[in-house]
Amino acid sequence: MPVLYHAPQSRSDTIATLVRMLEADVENREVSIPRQDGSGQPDPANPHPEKKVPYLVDGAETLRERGAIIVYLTDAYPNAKLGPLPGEVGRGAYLSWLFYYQGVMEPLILLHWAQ
Ligand SMILES: N[C@@H](CCC(=O)N[C@@H](CS)C(=O)NCC(=O)O)C(=O)O
Repeated sequence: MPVLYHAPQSRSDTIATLVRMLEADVENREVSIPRQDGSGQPDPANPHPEKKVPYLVDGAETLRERGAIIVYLTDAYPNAKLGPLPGEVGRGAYLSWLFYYQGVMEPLILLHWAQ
């Protein structure tokens, strides 16, 4: 069964929510991460190369980055109809918005937040 490495109240909440919405057969393993308030620490049990979350391990496949994990899971559970599949109308927009959010919007939001 795929394993999601997750830390509550972090970016991995997105994927934990998606897993619930898909009713996906994914084991949720909570790990610790360093927090803004100085609490928490990198978790040796987290196989992510940088000890970040989310991280999905599905047999020999390992996935980092929310966008990649979202597409991987929505493709794996087509009956939930949460993401257009290859060949379906809307696939291009779906991929475009996921990449636009992570590649364009989030860096700007973080930059603004850091000022
Ligand atoms: N671009 C990555 C960002 C992952 C990320 O930075 N996650 C944070 C939690 S919100 C983390 O694991 N931080 C711990 C650390 O940087 O050591 C994604 O969207 O999946």
